[in-house]
Order: sequence, then C-alpha cells, then structure tokens
Amino acid sequence: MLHRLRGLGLTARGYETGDDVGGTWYWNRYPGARCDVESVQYSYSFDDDLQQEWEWSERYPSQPEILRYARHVADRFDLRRDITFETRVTGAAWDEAARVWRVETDRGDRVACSFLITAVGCLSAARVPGFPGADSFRGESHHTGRWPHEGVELAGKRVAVIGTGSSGIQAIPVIAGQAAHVTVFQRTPNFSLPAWNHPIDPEHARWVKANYAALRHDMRTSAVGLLGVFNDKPVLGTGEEERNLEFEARWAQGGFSFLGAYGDVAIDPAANEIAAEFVRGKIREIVRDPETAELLCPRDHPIGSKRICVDTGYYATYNRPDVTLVDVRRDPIEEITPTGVRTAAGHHEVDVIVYATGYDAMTGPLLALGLTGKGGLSLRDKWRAGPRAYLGLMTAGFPNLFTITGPGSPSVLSNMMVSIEQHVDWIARCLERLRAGGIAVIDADPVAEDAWVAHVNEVASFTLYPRADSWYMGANIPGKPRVFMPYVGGVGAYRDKCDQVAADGYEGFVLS
Ligand code: N01
Repeated sequence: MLHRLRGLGLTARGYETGDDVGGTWYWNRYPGARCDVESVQYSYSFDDDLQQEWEWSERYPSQPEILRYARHVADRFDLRRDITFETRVTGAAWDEAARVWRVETDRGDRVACSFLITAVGCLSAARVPGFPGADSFRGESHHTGRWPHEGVELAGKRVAVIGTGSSGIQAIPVIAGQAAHVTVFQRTPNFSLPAWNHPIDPEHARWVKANYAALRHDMRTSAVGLLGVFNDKPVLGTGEEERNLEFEARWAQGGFSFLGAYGDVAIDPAANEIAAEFVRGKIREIVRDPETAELLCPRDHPIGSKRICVDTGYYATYNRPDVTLVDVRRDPIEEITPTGVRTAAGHHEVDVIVYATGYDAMTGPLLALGLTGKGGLSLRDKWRAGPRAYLGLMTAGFPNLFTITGPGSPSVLSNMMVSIEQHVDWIARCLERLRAGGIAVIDADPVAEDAWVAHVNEVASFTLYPRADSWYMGANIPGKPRVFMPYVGGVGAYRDKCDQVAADGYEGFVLS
C-alpha cells in the first residue's frame, strides 16, 4: 500500500508496533510456524522483477523464510524510511470540520491525515484465556503469536500446549521433538490435512515463473485465491470406490486440495459427513491407541466449517510415549499453579506453557485502534452487534477510512496475499480518481452497507460455516456477537463486484 501511495505522489506514513516489517510472520515465531499456502502462491505479484528474482526453498514457506521475504521487499522498495516502528496507534478520530483524521500513538505522536488505511491483519489480537492463577506460574509461558524473538529453550523441559487449532497443530510435533514431555490440552479436535512439505523442485519453480502471468490471473479469478482443481461434481451419488480414489488422491497431494474434491462438501451436511469420515478413518489408521484416536476425531463441526489445519506429522505425534493428550471437555482446566496446570482430575507438572489459544479475529485488531467516526460515534459502538462494512472496504460514518481485508471481504477465506493486493489496488485507484475529480471525502452509504451485510449473511447461510463455533463466527471470544464475518461469495466474484462499483462511479459510496 505504501509503495502504491508513493507511486501516486502522495505523502504516506506507516505505523507499526513491531520493530520491523512482517506482521504475522514477525510475531509468530513458535516452533514449526509455516504458511499452509504454497510459497509460489503466497507471494506478491505487483512487481514482476520481484517475483522472478525471489527463490523460495520449500513447497510451504517457513516463518523465517517469509520474514526474510518481507524484509527483502521492504529493502527493495525502500519502505522503511516511511514507517515509524515500535509505535502503536492508540486512537484516531474523524475531524468533520477539517476533514482529516487525527491519529494518536503511544509515543505521543499527533498526526493529521486526509485518508487513514488500516492494514492491521485479521489474526493479530492474540488471546490468552484468563485461567485462574496464570500469573503465579513460575516457568515460562508464551502465546504462539507473541513468541520471544530469542526462542524458548525446550530441550529436556516438560511442556504444556493449550489449544489445537492451526498454531497448536503445527507446533506440537516440533515441540515434541525437542521437549522431554508434552501434554496437550485439547478442548475441540480439529480436522487436519497432511502438508507433505518438500524442497521446491527447481524445474517446477522455473515453470511457475515462466507462467506467472496466467497463474496469477487464475488465482485472482478463483474462489479462494488458490490454484488447484475444485470439482463441482457432488460426492452424493458418487460410488464409494470412486470417491475413495478421489479422496486418496487429494490426501496424497496434500494441503487444501482435499476440500476441493467435491462441490457439495461445503454446503450439504450428508456430503460433508462422507468427507469428514474419510479423514476420521485416516486418524484411526495413524494413531495406534484407539481411545486417543477417537479423542482426536472431530465430531462437533462439519469439515471445512472451521479453518482447516495443515500439518506435518501431527496425528503420529500421539504415538510417542512422551506425548499425553488431555481432553479438557471431560477434564476441564481449573487453574494454573506455580508449577503446572490443574485439571478436575489431577495436576500436570510442567516447566513451560504454550498458549496456542487463538485470536480475537477480524474485529479485534480494528477495535483496538480506538476509532471514532462522524458525530463522535466509536467503531466499538457501531459494531456492538457485529461488524458492518460496505464491501469490507469502508464502514459508513467513518469517512476516508479504508480497511484492508476488513470484515465483509473474502480475507481469511482466501489466500491473504491475493486479497490484500486486490484491496490495495482498489484503494489506490479510488484515491487516484478522487483526486482527479477534486473529491475530498468518500464514505459508505448506510443503505448500500446494509444491503452488503445482508448479502454477506445470505451467502454464508447457504454454506455449513455458520454451524461451527469458529473464530469466523466470533464464537471463540466470550460475549462476542455471533456473526459470520468474512465474505464467502468467492474471490473472483468479489473482485468483479468491487470493480463494477468503481466503474459505476463508486456506487454505494457518498462522495463530497
Ligand atoms: O487459533 P484457533 P490458532 N481452554 O482459534 C483452544 C491462522 N493460522 O492460532 O476450538 C482450552 O484456531 C481452542 O479450542 P476450541 C489460521 O487461519 C494459519 O491455532 O475453542 N482450549 C482451539 O483449539 C487459523 O485458523 C497458520 O474449543 C482453549 C485453540 O485454542 C488462525 O490463524 C498457522 C481455550 C485456538 O485455535 C488461528 O489459529 C497458524 C480454553 N479456555 C494460524 N481457549 C498457517 O498458515 C481457546 N482454546 C499454517
């Protein structure tokens, strides 16, 4: 965004809490942290020299490699000189008379700007549940998303991991390889698919680079911003032998491709159950102790209705004698003691606690900015019953505020790089046209916003997503309104809609 704004000849300044670029990949340094989108797809497309010159080493990029990439991009485009690091935005208010945003930071900065663009991410407000006694723990305890930069010594230690979402599922096998003993506290089992990560075949990398233009186009016009074959064919009515061959082939491919095997899995409970049972069968094959295998089999949500996990050796880790699984639904965590975790059934002595307990997703990072719009209305008050935004790009009553990957856009249901670039391009073009037209202020029309919010909900209601207690629904945060926050209508269709709105003179926006 900064690069594009400079290209328009605008003066822009970034504010960043960390001491360097990288966002998610700056903060998430837990053992095993890796992206589950393939590296050649999880990368910027805005500069052809960049995408031709950068060499990825693995099919799925590790956190250190993505962080190196982010730093490389910052160096290459000389971005740091316009970023103020180690500085948190603590409040921003729209000044109606002066038509500027007045931004405040924890360093005492007071800045006025015509436009305010948020790039705070969807999963950056880390959440640690308030277990009684947590502060009394004498060992080290860390949230996966706030992992110490110097690393954590785990060799010979007894480690508790609380949480089995994507972060826990990635970290547990790696931690088990280092620690003396790992106790996993699982509340809800998740579906996880194998990554089958491997070094990038140089021949494949050359082929991708030679075909990047076409591949990027396919990603931008796809459903979720990823390459791959997503079948429309229904699994219901497909013979058992045929569907098992298809599921086996997808399992062997690794990653998200499994979910694209059949078109009805995301929308029909009976179809979904067939895919879910295939994965449960795999868990039972891999995990030797039948009781542990059953504990690891998800049953409370349709497969894909919570963010699917992608792992390396996760289920097999429970075959290790030094790994224990505790089902905290049956045996709840009662308190953290100075030396461990007490559940209803007993006390687990540990030296380190890893909180893989997730995030106040999507709205959390935006609400933390302390935004106040027209008439002194705070975003927190406006969104009390759930987020409301037009196209996920602007929220009515907060003029000249753009939200990159905001609620109501595909964001977390897609390859984030594709969705980020789409928003950046759209916002940049919008600012260019406003300037050309001598327009100072743009705001979402509340009527258009209501219609978009209704559409977002309607499309979600055709799917199985609302059936899960997921962070997509805000269900992981006590008291958070239960609303499906991202837009499930597809990356390609969403892009067309945004482009059409712009082509029609910013239909649904009020310009003044
Ligand atoms: O967080 P989560 P995450 N007592 O919210 C449990 C992306 N990501 O950091 O399900 C006990 O998914 C909670 O249990 P339950 C990806 O989009 C991507 O793992 O609420 N347990 C759950 O098991 C992902 O979806 C990558 O019952 C408690 C876990 O903590 C998103 O980030 C890697 C608890 C939280 O799981 C978030 O993933 C990592 C309590 N009081 C993350 N409170 C890749 O690209 C919570 N839990 C690979």
